[in-house]
Amino acid sequence: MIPDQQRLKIAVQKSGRLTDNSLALFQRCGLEFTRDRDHLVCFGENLPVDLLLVRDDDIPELLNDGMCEAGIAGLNIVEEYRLGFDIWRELDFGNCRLSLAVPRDSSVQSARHLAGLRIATTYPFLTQRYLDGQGIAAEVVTMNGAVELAPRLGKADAICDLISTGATLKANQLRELEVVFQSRAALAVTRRAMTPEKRALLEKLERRMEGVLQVNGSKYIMLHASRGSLTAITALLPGAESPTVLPLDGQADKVAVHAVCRESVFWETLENLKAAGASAILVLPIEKMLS
Ligand code: PRT
Ligand code: ZN
Repeated sequence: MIPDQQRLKIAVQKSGRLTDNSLALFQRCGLEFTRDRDHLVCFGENLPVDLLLVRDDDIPELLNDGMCEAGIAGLNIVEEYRLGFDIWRELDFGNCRLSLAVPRDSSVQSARHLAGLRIATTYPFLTQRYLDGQGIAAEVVTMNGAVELAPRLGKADAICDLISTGATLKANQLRELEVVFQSRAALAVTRRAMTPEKRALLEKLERRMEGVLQVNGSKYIMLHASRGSLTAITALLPGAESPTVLPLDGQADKVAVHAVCRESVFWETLENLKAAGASAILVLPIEKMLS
C-alpha cells in the first residue's frame, strides 16, 4: 500500500451545499472511494487519492500550509482568503452572488448612498475591495454568521451576504442593492512544491475533470441532409465545432452530419434543423470526452 504522505490529498466540504456535487465530480472522474468510519476521509480505492472532508472555511489554510494539494470551495471563500494557492478552474455548481442589501423600507437606493453607513458581512475583504473600487467610504463590520439579522439588531445599516434564490432576503425583509461578486465552486491548487508523482496524478485528475465539465450539457447530434442545405444546417447547430460530414451509400446528394454541440439542444433547435432540410435527426448524450 502507498504510504499516507504519498497519497494526493484533496479537501472537499464535509457537509454542505458543495458536498454532493464535489463527490459526484470525483466519481465521474473515475475515482472509487470508501468513507472512513468517522466520515473524515474518502479513501480512494483505485487511485492514491484521499478526499479530506472539512469545513469549507478551512480549505484556504489547508492549501496554504500544504496539508492538501488541492481543494474545492466557493470562489467567495477562495477569493476572500487568497493565500498560497491558485485557482485551477471554476466548476459548474455552487452558483451564488455576494450582494449588498438593505432593509426593505430603507431610504438607501444604491450603493453610493452607503457612504458613512455600516455594512455587516462575513466577507470583509471582498466587500471592502468592492467599496474601494467604487470609491464608497462605508464602515465594514465583520460578523461570523446570521448577517441577515444585523440591521434588525441595530448592528449595521446594510449587509453584504451570499444570495442564491433570494428567499432568505425576502424572509428578513431585505432588499438587494447591488452584486459585489459572482461566485461558483472552484478547484484551487496549493503553490507549495509537490512530488512529481503527485503532480502527475493531479494533472491526470484535472484532465478528466475538464472532460467531465465539457460533457456536462453537451450532446452528440446525428442527422441526414442534402449537400445544398449543409451550410444552413451547420449554422443552426448550437455551439458545434466543424461537424463530420459522411457520404450516404447510394445517395449522391445526401450526407450524414455528426457534431458535438456544447450548448443546450432544444426541441426548437430540432424543428429549425428539420425546416432547413435535415431528416433522421438523433440527439445522443455523451458519456465521456477527452480532447
Ligand atoms: O460547515 P461549512 O462551514 O462547511 O458550511 P457553510 O455553512 O459555511 O457553507 P454552505 O454549505 O452554506 O455553503 C457552501 C458554499 O456554497 C458557499 O461558500 C458558497 O460558495 C456556495 N453557496 C451557494 C451558498 C449559497 N449558494 C447560499 N445561498 N452559500 C451560502 N448560501 C446561504 C447564504 O449565506 C444565505 O444565508 O444561503 C442563504 C441565502 O440563500 P437564498 O437561496 O435564500 O438566497
Ligand atoms: Zn463555512
